[in-house]
Amino acid sequence: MEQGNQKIDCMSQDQLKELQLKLFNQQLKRAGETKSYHGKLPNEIANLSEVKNLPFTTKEDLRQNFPYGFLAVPQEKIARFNASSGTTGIPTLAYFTQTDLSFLDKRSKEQSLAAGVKEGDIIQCMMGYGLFTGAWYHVRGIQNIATIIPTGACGTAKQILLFNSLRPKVVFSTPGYLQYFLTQLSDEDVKKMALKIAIVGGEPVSQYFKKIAKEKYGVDVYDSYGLTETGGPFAFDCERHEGLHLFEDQFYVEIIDPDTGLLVPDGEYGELVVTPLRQEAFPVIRYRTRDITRIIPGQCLCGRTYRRIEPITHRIDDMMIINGVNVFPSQIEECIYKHVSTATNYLVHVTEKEGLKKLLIDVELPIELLDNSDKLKKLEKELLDTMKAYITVTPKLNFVPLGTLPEIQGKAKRVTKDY
Ligand code: DLL
Repeated sequence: MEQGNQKIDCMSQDQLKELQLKLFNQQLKRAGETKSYHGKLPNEIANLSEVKNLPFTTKEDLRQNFPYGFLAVPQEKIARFNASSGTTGIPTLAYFTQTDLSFLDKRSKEQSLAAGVKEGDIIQCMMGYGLFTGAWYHVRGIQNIATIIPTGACGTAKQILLFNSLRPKVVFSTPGYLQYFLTQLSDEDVKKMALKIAIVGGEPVSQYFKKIAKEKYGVDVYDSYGLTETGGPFAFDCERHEGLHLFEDQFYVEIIDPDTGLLVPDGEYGELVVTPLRQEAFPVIRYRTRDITRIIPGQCLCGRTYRRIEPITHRIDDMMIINGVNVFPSQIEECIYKHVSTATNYLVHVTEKEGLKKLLIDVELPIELLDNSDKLKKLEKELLDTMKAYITVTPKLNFVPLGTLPEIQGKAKRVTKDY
């Protein structure tokens, strides 16, 4: 392990379990104080194996108890509100005390250090501020030792101007915006840039894009995963990039079968369920994320004992059903980056005719490639073959020049329903 807090990150799993049980019981007490959980939870469990008997909490529960149903402290103790992105109607709100924020800061700092951020590094934070947790979370932990350019969602022209002039070594971004941003840089900008590290989160990032970022742009992409409702990111990439470590001294994670609600054995895919163990203000218990992943068996070679999950590529709610076949937008992205060797941008249109659904995918490409009909035909064939094999659906592809599709802000909207 190159950086981080050895004492906690490398604690034995037995010590961790002991700590988690103590903290879980503390959370049960806190949760019992809230309107929503009052009388519905035991005061204590004797063993972590009893967690599986506790009720789940869902996004719907949070909405129904908006705004203060899950508040476990007096309102004046709330230091900050955040809300989950992408929700329409009643926002899924979360609230944090100063102590909660200090735990967020610890994680955020540790993630940055694990990604190789060093004292004095210049960081351009291109994640949006506002209700989204991303920028607040990633910046606060590291701002005392690094130099922050808090561009937020300021528009790509300004983003590039500051990027070229101030030469950050690190960016914080959603993966979709990072991809878009890279397509907007000139070859000269890329040649001159000081960028080496990107910490990205808020939506899936494909392994192929990570590879392209490294090989073509010299940028090491570190994934960061979490949810607003449970206090922001709680899983992070270390220097080995072999799965995302869970901050297990702050979170209790289970993987369940989304249909039965039962635990699945370690190593099997299922829905991630998380209980934050330190949240004073908003003590949610067994929160169903709707995100599909698995625990990676074995210990990481970095030396951290926190268990790892597979990077999240599937969110149950994003699933498209195309004539009986389940397709996730992230699978389409994987196919694209398998063959397109530069950052790109794409948009999936779902169309319907006489009850039959079809996919039309706009894919942005550099003009040199669009002008070379042989290369373009070859690419089209490769892409279609991969898609047919991987997602068993054959879409129609529409290649367009870089910069044609709408500018991305924050999390990318990759799918539109044209019917
Ligand atoms: O996206 C919190 C966050 C901020 C995470 C910054 C990472 C970095 P929400 O807006 O509440 O919170 O959205 C949570 O986004 O259930 C996942 O479906 C998705 N998501 C978040 N991070 C990742 C990731 C923030 N690294 C929802 N990979 C989650 C895949 C992600 N999906």
